[in-house]
Amino acid sequence: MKNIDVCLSPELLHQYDLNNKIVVVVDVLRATSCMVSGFANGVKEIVPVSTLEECKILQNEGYLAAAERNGSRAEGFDMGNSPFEYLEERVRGEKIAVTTTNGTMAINKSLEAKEILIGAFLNLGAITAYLKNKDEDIIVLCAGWKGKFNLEDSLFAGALCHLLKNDFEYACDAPLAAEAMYITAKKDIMTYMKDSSHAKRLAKLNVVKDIEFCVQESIYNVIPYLSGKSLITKS
Ligand code: 3SL
Repeated sequence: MKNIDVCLSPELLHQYDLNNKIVVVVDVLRATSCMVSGFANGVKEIVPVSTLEECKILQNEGYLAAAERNGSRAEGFDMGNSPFEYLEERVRGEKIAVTTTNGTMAINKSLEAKEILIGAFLNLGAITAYLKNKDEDIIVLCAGWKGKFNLEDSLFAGALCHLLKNDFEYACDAPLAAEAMYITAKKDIMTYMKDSSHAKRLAKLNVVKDIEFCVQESIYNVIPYLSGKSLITKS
């Protein structure tokens, strides 16, 4: 039977064989939630890059450039990393270059995979429906925070495992642990996440509304995936 695994931090990715696997990269707060929101709002293409320098080069080539470091917009760029920026009229039909502290780096660490998808609570239903019919094994890669475990990405991983458990076997204990956490949290994810380190970090930056937005389940029907160097969407 095909299986599903969870990598709780990009620092653990070397333990996983990505060959012929589908990797779902998740950074609930906030990178992948922004990407999903952007595509739902009509963004044409998103290029995830790891450094500010690469993002600047693409900005000079005409891309809208979104850059976040430590939760704030980096100086000299067009956008930061709030889903509400990705819902603005001005991004529709545009190409966006983006670099964030953890999310874009996690995407770029997954390049050996057969397929790379972008997951968030916002598109949980669409991602689940798509994966159910796939024959490949799946790895959910949690972007975490600077190499460390985080609660919100692990909750998403648990939700996805829970929804796919009739179709995929759990490859190790990480899916079991993530699922148990999700089952405990699912009635009120916002309250469960309130004490998480990144929620506290974002609260200090006055962006609690971003957190409330990002924990909404399945409001968008888009499945962003990597094609060459760009993310585009399946629907
Ligand atoms: O690290 C990331 O990729 C970001 O999503 C972090 S933040 O939510 O913008 O602070």
